Amino acid sequence: MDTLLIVDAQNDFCPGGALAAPNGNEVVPVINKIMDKFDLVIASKDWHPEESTHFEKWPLHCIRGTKGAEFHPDLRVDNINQIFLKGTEGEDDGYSAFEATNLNLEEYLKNHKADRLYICGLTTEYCVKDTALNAVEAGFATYVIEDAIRPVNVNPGDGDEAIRQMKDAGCQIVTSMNLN
Ligand code: VGL
Ligand code: ZN
Repeated sequence: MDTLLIVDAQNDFCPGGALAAPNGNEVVPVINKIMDKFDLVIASKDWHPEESTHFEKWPLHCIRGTKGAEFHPDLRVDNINQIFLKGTEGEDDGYSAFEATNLNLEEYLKNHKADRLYICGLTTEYCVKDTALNAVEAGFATYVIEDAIRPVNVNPGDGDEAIRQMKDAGCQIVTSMNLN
């Protein structure tokens, strides 16, 4: 059972957004192209209240209900089966999709007999990384689709370092071209 988890493919993480990953929009056509290969497609959204300790570290972004929190307009949403909302509380960074508050991601995946979890989206060194590390801890065979993620790179090299950490933790780093 192959599941695709699209992490935070939202306007604010794309060029023109409040916390943009350079070229973050480039993940969208890749994700659109591979979606049909999966048995189950789900997505997370960064979904913050207006006031949060999260904004002591970051510019205001992905405020629930705003344009910035919407999916990138070109993302295919027709076959997204469930959306997981995270970072929803005032003292909650909610980087990992496993911290979603509307529904428990780990239970959902286990109920759907998901054993292989493929992760893509934004951003490499925060929400993608934390989600991937939690996925390994929860016992899923975890794959990160390298050409379908982009880093913010607050410091140059942060994205590459995150990929190393995911690999070291037991994630398999794959490319969209090599999916069956
Ligand atoms: C994210 C920084 C702050 C992400 C979310 O989605 O990677 N990064 N909030
Ligand atoms: Zn955030």
